[in-house]
Amino acid sequence: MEIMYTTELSKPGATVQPIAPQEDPELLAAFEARVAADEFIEPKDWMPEAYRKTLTRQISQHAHSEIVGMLPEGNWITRAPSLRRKAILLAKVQDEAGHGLYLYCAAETLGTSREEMIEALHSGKAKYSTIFNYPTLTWADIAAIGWLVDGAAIMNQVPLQRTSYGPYARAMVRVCKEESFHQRQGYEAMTELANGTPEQKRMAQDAFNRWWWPSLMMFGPPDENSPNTAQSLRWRIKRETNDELRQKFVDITVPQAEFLGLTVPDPELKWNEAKGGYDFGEIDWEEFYAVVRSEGPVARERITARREAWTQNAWVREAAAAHEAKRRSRAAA
Ligand code: BYC
Repeated sequence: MEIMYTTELSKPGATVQPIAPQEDPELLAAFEARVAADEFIEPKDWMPEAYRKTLTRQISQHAHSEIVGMLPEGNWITRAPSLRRKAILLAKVQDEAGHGLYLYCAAETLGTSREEMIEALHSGKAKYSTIFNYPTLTWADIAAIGWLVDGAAIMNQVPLQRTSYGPYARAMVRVCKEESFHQRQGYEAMTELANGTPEQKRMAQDAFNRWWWPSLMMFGPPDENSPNTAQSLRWRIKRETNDELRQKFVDITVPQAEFLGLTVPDPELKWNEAKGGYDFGEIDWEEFYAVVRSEGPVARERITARREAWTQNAWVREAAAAHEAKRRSRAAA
């Protein structure tokens, strides 16, 4: 079997499977050369089936995460503590719907229909980020989500602005700008709580304790147990590994927590001068895999809410389709 050249330095511990042996070697070589030259691959360009498949998987899971991510925050719109907070939260939740929309559109350009993707989400076949299977118990959780979850999302998505598939990369540009506003508003809300009454400070610390570890899990399994990373780096779908991004997130977030006067819930957290970053405790990977298997605290509730939204709002889709059909028949007349 012919071994294709790589477009990335191999990472220690990563196993690269020889890919796509059934593909035309000349087309594959030309494709890999384009990727290596940092050209964007566009929808009508030739691409290996495995590239199409892994992108469809990642982009559609990313889209599902955006729309499932609307649920825990949407639950707090009526309970936001002031008109200003309500306006911000409404805007944020609407932004997440927009992100889902750009991402479903980007995934559709790879040949899978929106209906198929939604069906995969509702049947439990498709994954979405583990982070959204945790409950939002107090208002401080909304602040913590903005600060930590959107903070982790930016860390993960900024490199995706240079992912090799054009429609995905372009969607990420706007998404990252909006995520940056989301992170800022979360940190600002957290600052207010952390500097508020003793009860508000206690709420802030409690939310931080519950969201810290799940936020680190968002980056995915450790590199040595990440089956997709090696191939995705090689095709420049991913630009950095799960562990690299997780480390950057810890290094940026710990000083932010210190500024707030909050304690990172990790007794093993320690600055490592030699590596120029923090060492941190072992993530509970058993918990991560259980949540990936939809055993998270509110997984059932989330999918039920999505399914109900789909069926109860079918009339909106039907009305939009009928309106479009009328518009077309008028235009044709
Ligand atoms: N949760 O080989 P790996 C947001 C799965 S939206 C669930 O490392 P990959 C926001 C993974 O899919 C945040 N599953 O995979 C929204 C794979 O299973 P399959 C979403 C996870 O793809 C609203 C298996 O584990 N962000 O922030 O190379 C409001 C092995 O993993 C998770 C994105 O989707 C997880 N955390 O790397 C606020 C970003 N981690 O598919 C905020 C785009 C791993 O082979 N996605 N798995 O059956 C990515 O960057 C990559 O897909 C990941 C995983 C880093 C997540």
